[in-house]
Amino acid sequence: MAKTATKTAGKSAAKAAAKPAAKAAAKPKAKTAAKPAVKATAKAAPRAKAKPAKKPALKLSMLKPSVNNMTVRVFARAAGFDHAETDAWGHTRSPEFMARNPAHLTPMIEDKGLPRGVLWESCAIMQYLANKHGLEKFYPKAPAKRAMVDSAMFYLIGTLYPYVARATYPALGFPHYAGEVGHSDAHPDKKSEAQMAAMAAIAEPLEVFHSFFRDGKPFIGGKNPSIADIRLAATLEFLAVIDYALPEWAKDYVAAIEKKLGKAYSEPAGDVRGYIAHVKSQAKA
Ligand SMILES: N[C@@H](CCC(=O)N[C@@H](CS)C(=O)NCC(=O)O)C(=O)O
Repeated sequence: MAKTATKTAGKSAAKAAAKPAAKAAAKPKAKTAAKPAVKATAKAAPRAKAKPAKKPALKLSMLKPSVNNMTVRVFARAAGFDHAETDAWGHTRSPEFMARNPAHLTPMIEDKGLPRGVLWESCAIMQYLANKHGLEKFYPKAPAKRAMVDSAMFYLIGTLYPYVARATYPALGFPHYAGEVGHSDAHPDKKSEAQMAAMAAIAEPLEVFHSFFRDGKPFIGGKNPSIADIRLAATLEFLAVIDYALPEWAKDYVAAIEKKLGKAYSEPAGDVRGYIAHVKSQAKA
């Protein structure tokens, strides 16, 4: 399991809602005692100096309520990376952040060897890390299989996600959401119309993931969830905020991914679910 340290910076309702999961994520797992490489001799060897704590190799700036971020947080845990998370809530447009990442987007990783030192876009981050560490289980190397994973992810980012964003962001209380109407001065009725249309449009791409990309397999990746599966399952989490009636296969699919990945999935999902529960309770009040 990944050793995850969480540096928390911002103050937000999301943070409050997601506290238990964040605590669990911050607590590093106890290490299992490594077998001694050499047999102990009668004479005690001079004690080695305690090593200073190693810095995590990978830094991840993230926002807890976001499924774009959840995607990479799940992947980092499932892959067992030694990484540290920094909560960027309220900081993405600060001059310091913008100087490194002019797109002001999270998730963002900092990793030695990247030409500009940082990388954003959830799918690109997973592709990069899977390539770098040879994680074929999540991202197959064979060109044809890899192409299907890529196609599923690009289809998600280019087609499904804009609908999900337009349908859910107003309920999530996110100030910006994809879609011309959302950003315009259009009458609230027009915005609501666009939201409803997006909601209705979700069914088609969803079915494409099921019938075309999964094609009878448990996951897009086959027997094991690929990075495309992590991306899709995380995306579906947002639909709970509008009580979207997921088809049975989709409910089973998310449950199967959560079962396979265990805490790697449920911890970051807990932050998103906690945020959704919080906004729903606010809406009722
Ligand atoms: N396509 C991107 C979307 C990233 C994105 O929209 N990030 C949002 C959170 S969901 C963000 O960091 N917004 C902060 C800002 O724009 O200042 C991905 O998959 O990573």
